Amino acid sequence: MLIRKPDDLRYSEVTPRALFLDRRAFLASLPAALLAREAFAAKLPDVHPSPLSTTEKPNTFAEASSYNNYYEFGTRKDQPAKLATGFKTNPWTLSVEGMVKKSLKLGHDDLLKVAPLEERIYRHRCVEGWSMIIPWIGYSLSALLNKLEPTEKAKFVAFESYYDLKQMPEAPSAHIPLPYVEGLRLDEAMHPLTMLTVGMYGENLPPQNGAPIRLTVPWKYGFKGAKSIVKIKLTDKQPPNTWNIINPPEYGFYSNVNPNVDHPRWSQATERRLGEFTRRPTLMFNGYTQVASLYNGMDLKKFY
Ligand SMILES: Nc1nc2c(c(=O)[nH]1)N[C@H]1C(S)=C(S)[C@@H](COP(=O)(O)O)O[C@H]1N2
Ligand SMILES: [Mo]
Repeated sequence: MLIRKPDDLRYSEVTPRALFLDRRAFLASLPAALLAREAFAAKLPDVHPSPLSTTEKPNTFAEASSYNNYYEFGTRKDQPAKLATGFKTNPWTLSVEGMVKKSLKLGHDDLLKVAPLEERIYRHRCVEGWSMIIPWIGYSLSALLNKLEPTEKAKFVAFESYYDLKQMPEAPSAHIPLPYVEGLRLDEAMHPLTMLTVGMYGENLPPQNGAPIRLTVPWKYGFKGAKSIVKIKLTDKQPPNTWNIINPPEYGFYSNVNPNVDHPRWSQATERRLGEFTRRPTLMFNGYTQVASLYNGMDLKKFY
């Protein structure tokens, strides 16, 4: 068998072998998730390392792409990797609009051209209590917003995910309102850490991680990171966010990672890093203490 561990296998190694061997026999020998990766993945060129990266050891691609929350493709962690494999992300339109001087429509290829691509190795903490270290690829959301010139009235940014029952037949069984929506205060959206993400592990995003473009806000719980975004809208009112709509006492608008503010049903003081056995302490703002000044004077127990 030529195949090593899935996480050691790179797209660039797969292709020449696929050409070399009988293609059907080769494909039949691949596990489904790996096969999907082979069909979907493309290495992103000209990616620069970012000084915003943590030096912690990243989780494996296999972990980050097979343990997912993407309710439109099923509520179990293993479902998105299986059910999102055929998700069509090209063509794509991301509309950026609202209280801006210039609105914009970005097509599939434009998504990679907003700003130079950076690799940012970020901590990723789900409100459920697990965490990972993921090498994302993308650029600061501020690079896009600055092009649009938000007006004086704009105070918040609203995000909307793609939703199409035909492509997401499992979605109704999640019993959540769709499309998935999220929001940030404008100053949070403009913070350099806030990222529009188009790839991970050197390649474009797998569908289950939010292809072709998703939001990544590393000091907030993972649910703020809306996947497969089709609309970004600047507004003067605090936008609704899906988990807050579903259960306001349990999920707020801010959702900053905070070990001192427990979820009503569980503690947030510790987390389990995927691949580790012992739980580790959760850090204030997920360790990104440079954002603390955004919340000066706010009671973070009230604004959870
Ligand atoms: N559209 C959409 N975006 C979503 C979700 C979702 O169900 N639908 N789940 C959120 C949650 S709860 C988490 S923890 C992260 C998971 O991102 P990952 O699968 O890339 O780790 O995506 C977030 N973005
Ligand atoms: Mo989450």
